[in-house]
Amino acid sequence: MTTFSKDFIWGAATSGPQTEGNFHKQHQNVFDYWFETEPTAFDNGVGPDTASDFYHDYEADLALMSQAGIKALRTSIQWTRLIDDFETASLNADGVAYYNHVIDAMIANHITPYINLHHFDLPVELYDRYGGWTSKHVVELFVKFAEQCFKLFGDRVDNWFTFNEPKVVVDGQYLYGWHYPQIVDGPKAVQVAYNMNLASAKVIAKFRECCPQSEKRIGIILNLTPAYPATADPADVAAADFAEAWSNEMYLQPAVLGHFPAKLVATLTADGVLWDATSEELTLIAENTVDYLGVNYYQPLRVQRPDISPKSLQPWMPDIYFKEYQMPGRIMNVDRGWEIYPEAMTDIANNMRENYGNIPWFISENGMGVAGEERFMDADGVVQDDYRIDFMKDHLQALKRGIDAGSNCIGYFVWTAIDCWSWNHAYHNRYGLIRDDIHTQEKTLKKSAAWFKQLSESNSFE
Ligand code: BGP
Repeated sequence: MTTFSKDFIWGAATSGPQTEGNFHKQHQNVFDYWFETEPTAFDNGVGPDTASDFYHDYEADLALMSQAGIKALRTSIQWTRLIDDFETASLNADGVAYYNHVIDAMIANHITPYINLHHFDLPVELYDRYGGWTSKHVVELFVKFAEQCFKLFGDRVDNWFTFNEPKVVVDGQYLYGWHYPQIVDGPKAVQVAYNMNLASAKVIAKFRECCPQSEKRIGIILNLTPAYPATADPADVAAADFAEAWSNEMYLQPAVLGHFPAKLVATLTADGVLWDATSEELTLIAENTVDYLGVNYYQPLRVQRPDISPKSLQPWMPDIYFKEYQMPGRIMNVDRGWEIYPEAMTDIANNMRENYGNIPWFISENGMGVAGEERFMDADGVVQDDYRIDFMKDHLQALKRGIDAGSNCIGYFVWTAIDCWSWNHAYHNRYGLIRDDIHTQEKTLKKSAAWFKQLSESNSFE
């Protein structure tokens, strides 16, 4: 039997752009624009325009989530829905009414809201006008949007986040071209990484002014991918050290400790690609660290020495220091192409305890995306997703080992409640405890939903 404390939070995570659909939305984010201009970039040409229609179905969806034992929901407010004019952060009346209703409905269903302010969804106008997150003006506009959210919803929402996975914005939008605007530019990506850390700290400073009550807290959600070297050879170990600093510490250290990783700063300085920062900004970052941390975990980072000769790549790319590889013989989620390695949960828990002051943290995403789940439906139409239950059990057992060693982990949020639209893969892989028939929008509980309910009611599983 694996048992968690009585106050352990059992939740689910999702995001506005992946669930709501674009009904009554005034502006496009970078994904909306990308889909309009290049639908072939998405699996089966399916975009985010309808998603799982949370815009219309939120009351029924929240009631179903409650039936699945979900006691907290992490979702995001879309900048492009709430705001009419990004420069002044003037409000869109429909957006305000909608998010008010959603938050009230969560509370009515005994689901605690955890609200995130940015889930990859930069307004495309701010990319066109200013270059998106490369611009410090965009940082200021984001603070204005955040202030509106705190003023509108801070009375009912205690739990906030500045960003989901800034690293995916850096990698996807500015470094490797997975996401629009598909820029491939190392020095720009370095500046974006800095600017998002700066934006997070500035939003935290604003939060302290707007929501000073002690029960209110703000954090950031980071996708932590512990970096493991391929061998004990110093070249592989050095590569893994750089990968750890670049992928994880670059966001963890400013968020929790208020400074950037010294070795990474030294390397970027020596390479002539360090970000543009002022001493006032660095002081602000030092003074505005998070109250708690959300950790998304799916897969480890397996690292080898680089196969590009140092400094040969122009302009600069982090790939001159490390190479990711897939370790032969590991268990894979073949549909998503990700290694399944639950043991990293223990390593993350220990890292929080040993190196980050044992900050309160929780798993803000963890889940199993599977294609073609119809094949697992029984005669009553219930998806028998035992593989998802096993995935959660394995990860929770590894997490519990870290908690038993003293790590201050306060909850587990599964990705996700209801099957939702995903960035590049649309509906190919399904992650939900609840199935969504995207043609009829009929939503039905999977076997994992019943398992999760039992877990959240008993705080334990066999
Ligand atoms: C995380 C994102 C989520 C979600 C999840 C699953 O990185 O925060 O939004 O999409 O990954 O990944 P995917 O949808 O790419 O399979």
